[in-house]
Amino acid sequence: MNRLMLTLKSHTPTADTPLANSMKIVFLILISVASVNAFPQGAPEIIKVEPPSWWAGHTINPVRLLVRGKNLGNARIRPTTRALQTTAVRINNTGNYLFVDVKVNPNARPGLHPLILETSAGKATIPFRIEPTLPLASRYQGITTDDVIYLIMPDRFANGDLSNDKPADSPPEANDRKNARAYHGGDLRGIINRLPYLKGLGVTALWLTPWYDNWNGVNKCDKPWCPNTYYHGYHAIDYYAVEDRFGDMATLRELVDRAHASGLKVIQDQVANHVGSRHPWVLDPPLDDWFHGTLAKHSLNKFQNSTVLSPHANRVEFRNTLDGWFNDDLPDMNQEQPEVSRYEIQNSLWWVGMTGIDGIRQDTIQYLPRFFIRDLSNALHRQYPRMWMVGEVFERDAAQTAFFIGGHAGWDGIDTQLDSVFDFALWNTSLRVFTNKAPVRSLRDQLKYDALYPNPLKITTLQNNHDTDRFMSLEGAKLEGAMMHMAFILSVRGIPQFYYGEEIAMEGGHDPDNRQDFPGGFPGDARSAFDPQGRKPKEQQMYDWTRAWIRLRAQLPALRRGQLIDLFYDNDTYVFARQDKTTTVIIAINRADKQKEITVPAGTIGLRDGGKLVPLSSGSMSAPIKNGSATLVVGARTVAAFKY
Ligand SMILES: [Ca+2]
Ligand SMILES: [Ca+2]
Ligand SMILES: [Ca+2]
Repeated sequence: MNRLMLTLKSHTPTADTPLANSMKIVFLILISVASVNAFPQGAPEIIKVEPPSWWAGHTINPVRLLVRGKNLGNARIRPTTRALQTTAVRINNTGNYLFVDVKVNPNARPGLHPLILETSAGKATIPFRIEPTLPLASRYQGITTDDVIYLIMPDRFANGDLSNDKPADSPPEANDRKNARAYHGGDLRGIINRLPYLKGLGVTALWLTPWYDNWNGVNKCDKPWCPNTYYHGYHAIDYYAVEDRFGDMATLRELVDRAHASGLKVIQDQVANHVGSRHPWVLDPPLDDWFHGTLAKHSLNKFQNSTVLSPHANRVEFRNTLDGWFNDDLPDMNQEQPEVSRYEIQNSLWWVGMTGIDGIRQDTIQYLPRFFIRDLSNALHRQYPRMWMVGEVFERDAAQTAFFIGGHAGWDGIDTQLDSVFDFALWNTSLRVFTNKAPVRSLRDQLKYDALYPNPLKITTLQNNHDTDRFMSLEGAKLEGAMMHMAFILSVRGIPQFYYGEEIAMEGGHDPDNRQDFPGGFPGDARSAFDPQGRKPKEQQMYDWTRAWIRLRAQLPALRRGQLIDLFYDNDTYVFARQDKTTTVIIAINRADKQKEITVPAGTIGLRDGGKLVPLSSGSMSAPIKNGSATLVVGARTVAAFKY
């Protein structure tokens, strides 16, 4: 008998005694026997195979398939070709799911390699493919400080394919550009069509919010955000399918290939922490502990986030932060169940292998167990040594974000190996400074906490994202402030990231107001901000400024990789150097309403008397260095760059 009961171990310590455990096993066996005897089993059926394909010569071998179907009890599985070996078949106690390890011969040829499943009641075919390995050139490149990341919400950027706007299973109210919580029709083809715009702007990497398939319907609930749709993509119903409204796998691959051909990298938004409540697992989980709780009975995350940082947190609060559902609509995956961890790690690598993407943004990463972040990071790096993952630790406390970046072990002994985290602390400080709520020196006062990071160059410095109000809708925001904020993000240490539309100073308050359509991306738009003639003067001013700072960064390695050294800071100004072996760039921020003369200690960073600091932007003068000092003249409410 090859049916093994799934008594898979969990890392979660429990209060179970050995006696209680053995009783539980007896109980499970009784249930299992009862269910098999009570219902005569029909012929087996296969509904879903995850992953549907894998590679020969992969660092994960065997790959473990999760097969969903019906009447899988007592199934035996055999390959149809010599390329595969199958072992370790395990079936869950409903007979609806089966796990099987598939070992891929290193010489296996790409193509169809189905498996045969057989029970006493019949046979079924498990479809399975071996994928050709994508050529390495321009793929899996990782992200570095040489990049500038541009965040796109595909539904709201550009509609390039009208045929996918109204899927057959969507009610009319789900597809409505006038409703901020409905689908607007943007898609992958729209992004492909706008690659020349993005290339012209100068960004080098595109982060797209999730492209997993989400439910096409309209969600109704008694919360203020209902009725709504999942246009943002964070409620996956299928971890192995592309959202049908955005396109298909062929279009996604075309997008990645064409982006790469224009020198743009692609970052996938992955969400290991939760799935959507419409996922088939929710009513019929593969294992009883697949999720933390059930739709009917689960805890809600109280977002006491510091409990995952503090070594003194009590267990109830700590577990609530990790196990609580983000909301009632987002079932929390249980990575402490090794089958869940394994499933998610394979899934993450499958997307990379299928598409050739260069990086991953991992959603709500602080609600994942740290051992899982480490195991996922290690698996990614083993297969794709340059692969890069940035984690969303949405915290304004640098101690919390630094705790999650890799390169150092925390008090728990775990080094997450995570490549990067977003710098929400510096983002928050910069917003406050450039809307006149905090002195400019606060930038320096925040940056001193870079001491907490193993390598501050690896931090991802966000200008804004899809969860935050747009700069121009903040209280006290003016265009000059938006320009200074953008220039600071593009010149300070780290990997800069900004949000679509910020380059034209779009407005938008709280979600979903901050997710308005990019003007010109949709049929019938009155004007197109993708084209200079379609931009308003303020939009053009912001666009030119953003593009100029991206160019400056591209031209000057010191601005991308150089050491950051504070030169001067007070309530109105902050001057810092970015310095490498050959070049010194000086960035001078003046928030005051009048021009300022700022004397900086040039000698302290090795700049010699007789030399001069040459302005890199118009409107400033050269500053000669005398007696170890230089006096920079910086205009009112602007940021100027100088080069030695
Ligand atoms: Ca469309
Ligand atoms: Ca869908
Ligand atoms: Ca969680």
